[in-house]
Amino acid sequence: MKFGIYYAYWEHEWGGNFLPYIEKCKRLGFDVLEVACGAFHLENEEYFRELKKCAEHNGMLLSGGYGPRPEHNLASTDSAAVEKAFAFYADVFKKMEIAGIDRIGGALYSYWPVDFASGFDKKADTERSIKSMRRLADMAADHGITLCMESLNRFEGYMINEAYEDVEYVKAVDKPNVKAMLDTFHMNIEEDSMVDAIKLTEGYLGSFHVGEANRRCPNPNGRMDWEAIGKALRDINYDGYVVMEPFVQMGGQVGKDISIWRDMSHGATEEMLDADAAASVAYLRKTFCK
Ligand SMILES: [Mn+2]
Repeated sequence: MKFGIYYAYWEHEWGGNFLPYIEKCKRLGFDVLEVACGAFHLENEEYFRELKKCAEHNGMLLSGGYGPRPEHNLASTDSAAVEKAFAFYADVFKKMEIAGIDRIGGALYSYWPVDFASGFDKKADTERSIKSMRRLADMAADHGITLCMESLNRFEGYMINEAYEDVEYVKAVDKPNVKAMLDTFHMNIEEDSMVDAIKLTEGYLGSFHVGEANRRCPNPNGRMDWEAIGKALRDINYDGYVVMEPFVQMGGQVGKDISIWRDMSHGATEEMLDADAAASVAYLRKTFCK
C-alpha cells in the first residue's frame, strides 16, 4: 500500500497550485499527493509537465480526485450536456497522462454535491450513467488511466451509497479500468460493517480514502478501528493507494462544499496542520502494513 493525502487539507478553494505540496508531502512522510482535476482545463500542458518533473524529482506519486460539477454529470438526461462532459474529461485525461497521474476517483458516475431538491430517478439515472461510463472508460484507457467510483453517504449522493452498490455498478460497466472506491468517512454513515464492506470489494477496489468520522486525520484516539480496517485491506490483498482526505478548516468553497461550520482546527497554524498530517501517516503506515 502507498499512503497519500488530498492537497485540499491546506486549501480554501478547489484548484490552486499543487507544486508546493509535492515537496511538502514528501517531507511529511507521504508517498502520494492527490490533486483536484476539476480545474485542469484552466492550466496549459506545460504546467502538467512541470508537475510530473517535480513529482519524479521528489520520488512522489500523484493521483487525481474530482467531484463532478453538475454540468459534468454523465447520468444527465441532457445528452448535449453529457457530450460536453466527455469533452471536458478528454482534456483532463490528456493532462493527467502528461503529469503521470494514472488514476482518478470520486463520484464520476454522477455529480457532487447532489441537489436533492431537483429530484431524480435513481434507476434511469444509473442506467444512463453505466452506458456513459463504458465510453469514458475507453477514453481513459487510451491514456492508461483507471476510474474509481467513490461510494458516498446519502447526504452527498444517491447512486452509490454502499460497497455492494459500488461493486454492482462496476460489474455492470464491465471495464477493466473501472474500479470501486471506498472512503471511511462515508462508510461510517452507511455501512453495517467496515470490514465486511471492504471484503465485498475484493478484486474491485481501486482506491481507498481514509478519515475519521468527522474528517479529521486518522489517529489512534478517534472512533475508527484502524487496526480492523488495515487488516481487512490486507486480507483482500489491496495494494493500491490509501489517501487521507482531512478537512478541518472553515471558509471558501472547500469549507462550504464540505460543510465545515466551525473551526475544527482550533486556529491551527500551517505548521500544526503539517504536524498532524505527519503523525497520521506514520500511524497509518504502522497500523496498515504488518
Ligand atoms: Mn473521499
